[in-house]
Amino acid sequence: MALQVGIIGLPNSGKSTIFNALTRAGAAVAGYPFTTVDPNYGVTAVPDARLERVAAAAGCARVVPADLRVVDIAGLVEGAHRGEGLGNRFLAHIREVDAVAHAVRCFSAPDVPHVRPRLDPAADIALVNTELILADLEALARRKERIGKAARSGDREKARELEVLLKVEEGLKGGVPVRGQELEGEEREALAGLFLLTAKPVIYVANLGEEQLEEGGSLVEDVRRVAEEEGAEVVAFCAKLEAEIEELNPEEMREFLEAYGIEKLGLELFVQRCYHLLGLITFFTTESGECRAWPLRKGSTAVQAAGKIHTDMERGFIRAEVLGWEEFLAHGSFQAAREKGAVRLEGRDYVVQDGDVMLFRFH
Ligand SMILES: Nc1nc2c(ncn2[C@@H]2O[C@H](COP(=O)(O)OP(=O)(O)O)[C@@H](O)[C@H]2O)c(=O)[nH]1
Ligand SMILES: [Mg+2]
Repeated sequence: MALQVGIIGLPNSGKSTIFNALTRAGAAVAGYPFTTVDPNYGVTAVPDARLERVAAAAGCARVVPADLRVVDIAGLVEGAHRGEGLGNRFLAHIREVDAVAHAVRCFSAPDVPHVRPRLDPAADIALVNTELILADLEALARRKERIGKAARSGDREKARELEVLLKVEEGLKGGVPVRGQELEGEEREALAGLFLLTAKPVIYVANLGEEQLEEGGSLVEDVRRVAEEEGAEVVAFCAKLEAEIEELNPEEMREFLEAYGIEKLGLELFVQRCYHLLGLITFFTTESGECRAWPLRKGSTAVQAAGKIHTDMERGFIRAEVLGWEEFLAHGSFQAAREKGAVRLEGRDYVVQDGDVMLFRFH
């Protein structure tokens, strides 16, 4: 199952606006087959400036970017952990995602209702995180009950697990999400089976109003302060504006960006950050006139990379020819690089590096 990001946040924080802009951005990439599995689940292309350059050097007619799976997770209201609103469905969806993008309302828009009379991003974030923390506390309590007896009657493994549960529980009661707690690798492993919501990596999206773009806005600072405490990332942009930009042709888009003083689309940055948050890196292939970017979990080996392309390639793996993407640009093709003796031959256990251009030899 491909890794995915879930967009959460209070009602009217801009989740669907972000989701729609993203999935359209994916559709806008030429030749990229866009799919919407259901209205809340989409795939977007991951912008990568290296891909176009590698494709041009290799003379590839078709360019296929890596993709990112995104879910628009509605239904968070106060009391969601008790099943209020769409609470249960909401929790089930968030449990399935690998990282969370937390949309925070920083735009005023008097015509769009909000849970409180004045904008208060820190309070909004706390409201959302409290629901997730309460849901995690319930999961911990259930687990404690299940293993409590064994832990007390001499099962050492269970006793150790119980210790971890108590430690994490205390942190959560103090308002610290699991991702922000200091835990050893072994302790995190003990928690893995619980799929705790606040253990997932998070990126906060400060959804700005059109009027704040130039000033930057103090509301973003509020978001940043919260994020810093957790060691989480922040990206700030106006989702509504960027969704509109997606409708423009490239020429109009450039004028538009200049007029607003935007250097890089926030959405692009957002997708790239999500990709990293998921622990993904990219390798490229340039076979059969197609240049393609493949997402791969950081730390994966050459044979695992081959398996992304085809199971036959994984099974019959012999070796991989590898060039860093900049080396590839310098030579233009594997053939030219081979003649210069520049191609690296790597075995199945080679750890793939971000930006590697790879050619697999297999039976
Ligand atoms: N003025 C303004 N309105 C926005 C912005 N982002 C979202 N909205 C509006 O807020 C409303 C709720 O947005 P939506 O994406 O549906 O929020 P969701 O409930 O979190 O999915 C919609 O009417 C959006 O057009 C923004 O940056 N500025
Ligand atoms: Mg929505």
